[in-house]
Amino acid sequence: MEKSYNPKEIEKKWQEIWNEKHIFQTPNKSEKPKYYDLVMFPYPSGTLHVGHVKNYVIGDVVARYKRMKQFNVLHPFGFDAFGLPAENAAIDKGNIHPEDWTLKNIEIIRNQIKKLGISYDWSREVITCKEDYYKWTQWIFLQLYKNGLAYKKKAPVNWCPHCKTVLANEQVVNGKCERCGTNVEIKQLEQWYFKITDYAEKLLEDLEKLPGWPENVKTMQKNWIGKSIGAEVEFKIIGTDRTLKIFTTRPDTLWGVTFMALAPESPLVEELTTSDNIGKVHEFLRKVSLEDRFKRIAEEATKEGVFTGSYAINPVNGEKIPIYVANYILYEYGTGAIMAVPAHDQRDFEFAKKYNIPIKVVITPKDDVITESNIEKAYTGEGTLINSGQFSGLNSKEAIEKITQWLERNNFGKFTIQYKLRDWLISRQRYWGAPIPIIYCEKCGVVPVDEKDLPVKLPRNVKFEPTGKSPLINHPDFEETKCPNCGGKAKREVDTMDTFVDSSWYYLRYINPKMEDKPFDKQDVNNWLPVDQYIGGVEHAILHLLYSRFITKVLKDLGFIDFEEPFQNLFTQGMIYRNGAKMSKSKGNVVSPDEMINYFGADALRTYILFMAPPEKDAEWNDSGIEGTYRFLNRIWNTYFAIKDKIRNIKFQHVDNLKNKSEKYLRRKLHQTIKKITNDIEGDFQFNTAVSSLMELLNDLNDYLNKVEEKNWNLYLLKEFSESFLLMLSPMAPHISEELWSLLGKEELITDAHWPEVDEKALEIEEITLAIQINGKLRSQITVDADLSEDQIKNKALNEEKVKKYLEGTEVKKIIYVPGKIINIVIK
Ligand code: ANZ
Ligand code: ZN
Repeated sequence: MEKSYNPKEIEKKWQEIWNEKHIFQTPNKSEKPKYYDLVMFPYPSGTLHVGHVKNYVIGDVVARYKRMKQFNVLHPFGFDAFGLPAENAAIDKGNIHPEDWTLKNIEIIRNQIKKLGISYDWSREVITCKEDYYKWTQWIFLQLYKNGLAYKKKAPVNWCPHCKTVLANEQVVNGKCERCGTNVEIKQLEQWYFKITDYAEKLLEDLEKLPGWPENVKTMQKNWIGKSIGAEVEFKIIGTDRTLKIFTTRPDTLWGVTFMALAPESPLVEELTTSDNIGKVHEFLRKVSLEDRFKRIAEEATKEGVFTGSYAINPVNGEKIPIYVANYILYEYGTGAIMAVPAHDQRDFEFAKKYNIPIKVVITPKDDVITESNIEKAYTGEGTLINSGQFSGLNSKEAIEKITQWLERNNFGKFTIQYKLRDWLISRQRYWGAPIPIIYCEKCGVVPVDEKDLPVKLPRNVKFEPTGKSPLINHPDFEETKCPNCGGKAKREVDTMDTFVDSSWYYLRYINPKMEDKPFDKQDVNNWLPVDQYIGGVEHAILHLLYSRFITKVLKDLGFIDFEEPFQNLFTQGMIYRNGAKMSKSKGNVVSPDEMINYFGADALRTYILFMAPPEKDAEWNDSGIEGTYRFLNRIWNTYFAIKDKIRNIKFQHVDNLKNKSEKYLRRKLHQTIKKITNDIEGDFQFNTAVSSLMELLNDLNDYLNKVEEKNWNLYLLKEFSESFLLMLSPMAPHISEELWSLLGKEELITDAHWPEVDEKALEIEEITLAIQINGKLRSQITVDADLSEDQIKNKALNEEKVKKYLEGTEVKKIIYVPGKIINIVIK
C-alpha cells in the first residue's frame, strides 16, 4: 500500500532539517539584493489564536517567495515584552513575577510559532524587557533628552484609575482606557514628554513619500496630526493692559464676532472673572470638572457656559465683546480661547441661542439670503462677505488671505499653523517597563544618567501592593542613589517608559541584535532599511507607526542613520472572526493553532488562512474550510504518488514543441498559473486566488492523467509540471512541498530553489477559423482556440450571433464537426 499523507511526521522532520542547516539565518552581508520582511512583533499575553497567526503566515509567504526570487531575506521575530498585563497578573496572582510570567508566555508562543514552520531567523530574536535591549531604549531617551526632545512638565493628563497610570491621548478611546475600558480622569501631574510636535509637519509631509502604504492608514495619521491653517488674533481686554489671544481658521468672519469664550481650565478664567460673577463662574467650573471631559467636547453635547463679567475689543471694528467660559473649548488646542461667530460656527450658534447672544451674518451664500431673523443653523460654507468694512464683497476664501495680511500689517495678529498632535507623554507610574534614566539631585537638579552607566536596571526583588502603587517608589536598591555629578544624595526617577517607546525602534535592533557597545551598526542599518514590507494589524495605524516614524526621523537628524522613513511598504491584514465576533478568550470563540496543527497539520492551517479571504479583509473562520484545504493537500499527495516513480529519473527540460492537444493545453495552464501566482504575490498579496489557481491546476493535471493512457504520458511535461507546481506551493505549504520535492529525487531543499519562470511561448494560443453551415448552407464563421474540445467548439458555434438568429424558433437536430474545417448544424 502507498504511504498516505501524514503531516505530523513530515512537518516535524522538515522543521528539524531547516533548523539543523540554519538556512533561515540571514547574513548582514551578501551578494544578493536585500529584502527586509517584518511582521509586527506580539505582546506575549498568553497563547496565540489563529487570528494572530494570520500575520505571520502572510509574512512567511512573502519571505519564502522573495527568498526563491534570490533575495537576501531578513525575516526576524521578537517580543514586545514590557507592559501592564504582566504587572497586573503579578498583582492579581500575588505569587508570580512579571518577568517570569512574560518569559513563560514567550516560551509558549515561540513553540506555537515554531510548529507553523515560519522561516524566522531566530538567532536575531529581540525581547524588549531584557537588559541588553532596554539599555538601548534608555540610550534613545538620553539622545532625545540631550537634544531638547525629552522634557518634563506639569500638565493635565489622562489618568486611568484602574491601571493606576497615565495614558497618552492615543491610548484613550472615547474617554475610556484602551486597555481596561475604565473612564479616564484628568489629573495635574509632572510627566515626561517626547517633543513629537517638533516633527508634526515632517510627519505629515513625508506621508507623501509612502505610496506603498494603504490610503486609510495615511488618512488616519493625517487626521491625528490635524493640521489647521489660520490666524492668531489679539483682542484687547477692556480695563486691563492685557490681550486675549485666539486661534481661528476663519479670519474672514471677524466682523461677525459677538462673544469670546475661554476653556474652563484656562488660568485666564480666574483673572478675568469680575467679583460679581465669581459665584456663578466657580459653580460652573466645579460642574465641568465633574463631567466626563470627552463627553463634554463631543459634537452632540450641550454647549454651556457663563459670563465672566469682562469684555474685549474687536480689533477690526472696535466693538465691545463679552467674554464667557464655555464647556466646548479645549484648553490644549490653539490658545485655549476662541472668538465666537454664531452665524458661521454651529457650536457658537447653539451657545448664542441658549444665552440670547446676538448673531451677526457676515457671509452669504450665492443663491440664498441669510439674515439674523431667518437663520436656523450656522452657515459654514463659502460665500461673499457682507457687513465687513472694506472687505465686504470679497469671496470668503480670498478674504481669509487678505484679512490675515491686513491683521499682520496692523499688528492685530498673524498667520498661524496649528496641529492637533500633542507631545508624546511617555512616563508611566508602573514597574514593568524601561526605567527613565534620570536622577534628581538635591543640589544639581535633574541629571541624566551617564551613558556608560546604562542600563538602569529594574530591581528584581519587588513587592506589589494591591493599591497598584509602583514598587519602585521607596525601593531601597532603586530610588535612593548618588548624583553622577556631585556624588551627593539623589533619587532616581521612578517612572518607567511607555511600551510604545520600546516598539518604536525594535526593527533597528534586529539588524545587530547582540551588539554590545552600540544599539546598532550604522552601516548595517543603512543597508537593511527601510523595511521593504511591514505587515500588521490596522489597530496600529496611528500609535505605533507614528512613533516609529518619529524616532526614525530623530535618529536621522542626530546622524545615527541615513534614512527618514522606517517602513517603505505597509500591509494591514484583516482579522479572523468566529461566530461573527473577534476571537477572544472571554467570548469562548478562540481557535487554537495547536489544535488545528494536531488535526490537519501546519500546512493545511497555513493554506486555509491564505485561502479563506483576500488577506486584507476580515474573514469568518469555518471548520469545514480547513478540512477542505486538508483534502486538497491529500489530493496533491496522492497525485504525486501516482507519478513520482515515473518521473524521478527523467531529466528536467522545457518541452516547448508539443503537438498533442492535451499536452499543449496542460503546459499552457501551467505557465498561465505561474504568471498569475507571481502577479498575485507581487501585486496585492492575493494569496487566496493563488491557492485557488493551484487547486485548478491540480484538477487539470488529474484530468490529463485520467484521460491519457499511462503509457502515453509525456513524462518530460509531467516532470516540468510537477516541479513547478511544488515550487509555487512551497511558500504556502512548505513541509509537504519539501517532502514531495525530495521524493522527486531532488537533493537541494525546495526552500532554497528558484521560483519558476514563465515561458511566454507556452502562453501562445493557436487559433483556427471554422466555417459554419446550417443545413449545408454557409452562414457564418468563427475563430477559436485550437485546443478547445469538440464540445466547447460546438457550443461556441451555437452561440455565434448570426447563427443564433438563424436558429431562432427552430430545433437543432444534429451538429457535425469536421475537425479544423466545418461545423454543420442540422435543423428541422
Ligand atoms: C472663529 C470661527 C468662525 C471659527 C467660524 C470657525 C468657524 P480646527 O479646524 O479644528 O482647527 N477653536 C479654536 N481653538 C479652539 C479650542 N481650543 N477649543 C475649541 N474650539 C476652538 O478648528 C478651528 C476652529 O475651532 C477655530 O476657528 C475656532 O473657531 C475653534 F465661522 O474661529 B473658529
Ligand atoms: Zn548633584
